[in-house]
Amino acid sequence: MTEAETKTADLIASAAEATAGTVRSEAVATRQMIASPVTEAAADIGVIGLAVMGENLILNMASRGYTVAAFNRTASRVDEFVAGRARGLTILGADDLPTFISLLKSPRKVMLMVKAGPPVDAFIDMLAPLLERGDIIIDGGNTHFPDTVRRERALAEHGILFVGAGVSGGEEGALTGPSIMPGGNPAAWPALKPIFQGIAAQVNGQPCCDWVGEGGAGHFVKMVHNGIEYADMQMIAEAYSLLSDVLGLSAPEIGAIFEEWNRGELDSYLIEITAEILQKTDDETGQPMVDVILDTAGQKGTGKWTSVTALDVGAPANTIAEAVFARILSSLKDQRVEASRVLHGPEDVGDKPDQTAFVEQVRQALYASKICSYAQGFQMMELAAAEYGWTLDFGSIAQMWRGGCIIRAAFLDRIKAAFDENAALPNLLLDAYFTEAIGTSQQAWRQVVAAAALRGVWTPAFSSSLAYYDGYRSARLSANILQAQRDYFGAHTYERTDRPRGEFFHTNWTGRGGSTSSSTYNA
Ligand code: 2AM
Repeated sequence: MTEAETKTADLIASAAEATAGTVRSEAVATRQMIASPVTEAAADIGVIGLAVMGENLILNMASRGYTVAAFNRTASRVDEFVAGRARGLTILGADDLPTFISLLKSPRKVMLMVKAGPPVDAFIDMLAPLLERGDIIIDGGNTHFPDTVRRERALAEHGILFVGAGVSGGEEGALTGPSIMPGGNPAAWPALKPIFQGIAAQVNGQPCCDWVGEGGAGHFVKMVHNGIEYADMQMIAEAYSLLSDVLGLSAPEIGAIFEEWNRGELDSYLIEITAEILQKTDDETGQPMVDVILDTAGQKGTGKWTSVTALDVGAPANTIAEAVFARILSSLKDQRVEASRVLHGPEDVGDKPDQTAFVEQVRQALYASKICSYAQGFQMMELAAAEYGWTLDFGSIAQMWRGGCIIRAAFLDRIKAAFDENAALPNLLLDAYFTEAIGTSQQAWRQVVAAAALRGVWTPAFSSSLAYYDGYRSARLSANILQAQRDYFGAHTYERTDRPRGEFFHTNWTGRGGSTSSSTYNA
């Protein structure tokens, strides 16, 4: 910080102190009075949106020595923030957008931390006339990437550089170091890099933030992160369910097992918090918390976006989609309760397996399933990059997810190493480390999925990961039958095993259809 900036901070801090506890109008008057002589472009960046993520990001930026301007639609929040959490820090509140903009150094950097959707467009419309060519708008919300593509193009026509940055890590991450995935207009990156990499989580001496790519690439990668998160969470829930239903272990006992798992190759934030969750007691009943929590899961839609996009780009992300369907099925609670009275599971489930052996098998099944869902996520990113014209660095994406975000996990180091070694790796399963890891665990994994099927325990993510693995490793699948069926009823043609690819044949299967084939062949 320069001396002038320090002075600004001091002035603002004393203004905030002076106005603390007073009514808003007084606070505003005092702040504007004190702030006006120093409003000349003192702030390194401005943030709009003072919900908890926005506030925490601002506090994080200020803690790294940046001066931050703050604005919010409801101005009283600015006053509360400046007089409260931001007191004494290099944070400048503004009550209207022109003042807010006047606080920013050039090129102006405005980060939107507002609700995704129409509020982002509304702010862009208000900001654009106040900005100059070369200024930067960043959307740090959970925006669907096609919106980012559209906004980046529209603003580029006016010379404004637009960036869609996925931010993961929740409230705590935003405050102490999130994972940040910025993409959009690359001309914005040099100005943003020091700030974003400075406030991001750091792992192995590297920031969990780097330039992702053009257009909607940043928000796209954040979306896939969330899809993988859905799968990770579902698999952990299935491991819990197996240990509970098959072995009859209590929640705290399973929590202790997860704690142990967190010391090995499953070391991750989600395993860590689940271990804690399982060992928490409900104050009211004295029972484990998880036993009094209703078994219906909500969702905000990012898993669904990932699954729909996987279908759009032709990526077999079946475990991720299965995790979304699992939440949907869980939400049909009343129907499930009714159905449970009529639809029976297997009667004879045999003896309980050996506890130590089964726990280890479930651990390996979880690890193998997890490898498959990450393989799907990265494969999907490769297919999407080709479709949307992005150049994605998958080693760098693994590093961005290594810390700060919800799916942070030690094994992302391995994923980074795999893509650093071979940037064009078509599938994570083909990397020597993961080929061996999944090979070693597959027997246990198959036993767990078989045991779950025989005992009627619901394990959709474990099973669909295994289906992905068995499908992907098969040189010959049963799709010959599908293509024959398509040719039979729709004359869709087929290729032959004994002829070069690209030659199409039609058979008159019934003797009635003639030899006219359908003009479109969709492999
Ligand atoms: P608010 O405090 O005025 O509600 C998260 O909800 C953030 O998005 C808040 O800063 C909130 O501002 C902002 N926000 C939500 N809906 C908005 C809208 N329609 N227009 C502008 N800001 C909005």
